[in-house]
Amino acid sequence: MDSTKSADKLAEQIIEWGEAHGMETCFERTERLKPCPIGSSGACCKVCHMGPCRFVGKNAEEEARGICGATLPTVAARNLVRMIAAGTAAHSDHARDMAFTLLAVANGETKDFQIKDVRKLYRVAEILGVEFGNGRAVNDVARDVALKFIEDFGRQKGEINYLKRAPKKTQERWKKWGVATRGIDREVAEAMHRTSIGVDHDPDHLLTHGLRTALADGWGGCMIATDITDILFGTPRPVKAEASFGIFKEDEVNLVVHGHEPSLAEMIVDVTSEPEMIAYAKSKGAKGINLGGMCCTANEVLMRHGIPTAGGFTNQELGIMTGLVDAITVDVQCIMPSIAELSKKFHTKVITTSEKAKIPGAMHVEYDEHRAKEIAREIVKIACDNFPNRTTGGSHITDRFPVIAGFSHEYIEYMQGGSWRGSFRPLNDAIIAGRIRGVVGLAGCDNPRVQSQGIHRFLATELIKNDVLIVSTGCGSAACGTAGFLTPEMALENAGPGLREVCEAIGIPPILHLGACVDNSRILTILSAMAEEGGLSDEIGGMPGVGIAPEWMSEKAIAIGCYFAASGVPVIFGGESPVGASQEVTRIMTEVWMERFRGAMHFEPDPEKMLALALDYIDKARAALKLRKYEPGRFGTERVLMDMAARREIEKAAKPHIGIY
Ligand code: NFS
Repeated sequence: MDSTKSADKLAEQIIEWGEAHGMETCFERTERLKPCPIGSSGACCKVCHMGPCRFVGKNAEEEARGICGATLPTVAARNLVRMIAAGTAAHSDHARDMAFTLLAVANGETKDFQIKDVRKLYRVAEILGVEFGNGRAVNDVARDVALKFIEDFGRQKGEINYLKRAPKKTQERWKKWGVATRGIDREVAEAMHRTSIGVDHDPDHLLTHGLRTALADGWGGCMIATDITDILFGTPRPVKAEASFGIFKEDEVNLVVHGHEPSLAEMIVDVTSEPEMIAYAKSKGAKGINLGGMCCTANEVLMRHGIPTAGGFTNQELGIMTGLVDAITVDVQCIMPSIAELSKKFHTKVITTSEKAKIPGAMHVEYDEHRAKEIAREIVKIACDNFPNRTTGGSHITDRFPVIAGFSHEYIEYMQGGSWRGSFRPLNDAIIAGRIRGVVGLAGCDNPRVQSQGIHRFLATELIKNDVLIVSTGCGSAACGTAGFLTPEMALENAGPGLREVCEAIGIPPILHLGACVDNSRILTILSAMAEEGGLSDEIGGMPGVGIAPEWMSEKAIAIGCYFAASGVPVIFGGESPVGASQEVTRIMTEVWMERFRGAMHFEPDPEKMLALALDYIDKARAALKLRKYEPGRFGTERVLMDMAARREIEKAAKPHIGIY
């Protein structure tokens, strides 16, 4: 990897422009602020005020103790459990808001939202045991579904509803090891209790509760958020869109939706096509309104409407530095507060919209689902009013890349056989035969601590070259999108011959964009469906699949990694380990979790080693399943570099099948 700050050339161009103009960004701050080596490896305890106790120097042994007597493994485990609790709280609070929006719709309290995907509602109702069909009103079904989900937050005993979506064997492991989630809020609260001064001191016991909390995230908060979003706004199917900074238009009002909760963004999508809004933009001298996305809100509206994305986490300040953003709305999670200060150097208005989150220096227009459209119009008008204030300052970029996104569980099933014969059989068969070596979930944040987006791009290219199908979410998808990787051409030019054959036959890219970070839940249900389909493992554990978050930075990523590990997936995270100070905690999270759940959580900063570890896991899983040994180049024809005409022919051939071009 070269020495640039971002592997995205266009991002790098803006970073350099910013440096030349004295702008401060996360990249510049990363150089100035070195991470604390004690805290970053989990060796600092600050759960009480006798400390903080730092396990450093002579006090860095496993047996060393803090003032209360807590050992290093206890401290490292507590720190990790608190990260899981915070990550779970974040996704799940988002899900809670979605559940209350669904309830408001069902109760007729808001006219602005409708249930767009009744089929998905019924699919969910069936899983939850809610009566549907036979003349039952859709809103009555939706109300019962919303209430069932809301119960999962406050449930004190028993299990959250969606645990039963996992394969039986996976569920049995959860019961056996005491990690079956009781209630979402209960597990988060208990995690905070157990990790406070003087409570749970056994690292394994602490980490077990960490997994129970993480499962509340994956099979609770994340899955609930995904499903309600599909019910209200439609289950994604492939769409064509664009990515990178060139999505901003010189002659139109550029409004960016950034953050995580999709409801307001959906309303903004709706109102930007209203003739009155367009006329309003024109009255301000613009040719129209151009909506773009950032981070996970971008993924939500990209998946469902093909709204272009300017990229992931580390692109947010750079987007503003194009000088072309008239307004940016932010709600919750992964929003750098620095954008408010940075925006003052341009004309950009930063608008906070959540009652939970404000930023000094930003304006606040509070979202309320009961007046959603009215608020969306107000925001669009703010952006339009600001268009005449645009100056020529900024690092204008015109390049952008095509993207195919929108691969939901339902669509992946459909693309393997159509409406009546949809299944996971072809995917399982391709893995069994060795055309596809295995599957990797490439997810998580992009991070200025490393060459931002560089490890995502390296792994994406190398994995598909090795016939590994990638499913991606969150900023991992953004990193691939802004690299131009999310297209069928990527398969033609870079995939191994077996994977290329599969991609060509179905007409898909070798990297399937599954959505926002909460949509990692789609990977859980896909894996469950693959287990049910037969021929591979009969539980999630043991599948030739790995999760990788090479540039993670958020607590949410830790919660996600842990719920995959508890579900049976080996997970590899980049960067230094947040529990690296304790060998015991590291051993529990790899060896012990592997024994109990067939999943593990590794931290590995070296990209080459990450790749080798992932392929090793996949090959070992293949061997354990007695599948044909993967042989590179066994399938497919010799790689022929194609010209545009030949590619168009293939695209044309793919058209009727996939029906998206
Ligand atoms: Ni995920 Fe989405 Fe991105 Fe990381 Fe943040 S936007 S929820 S946490 S930074 S992938």
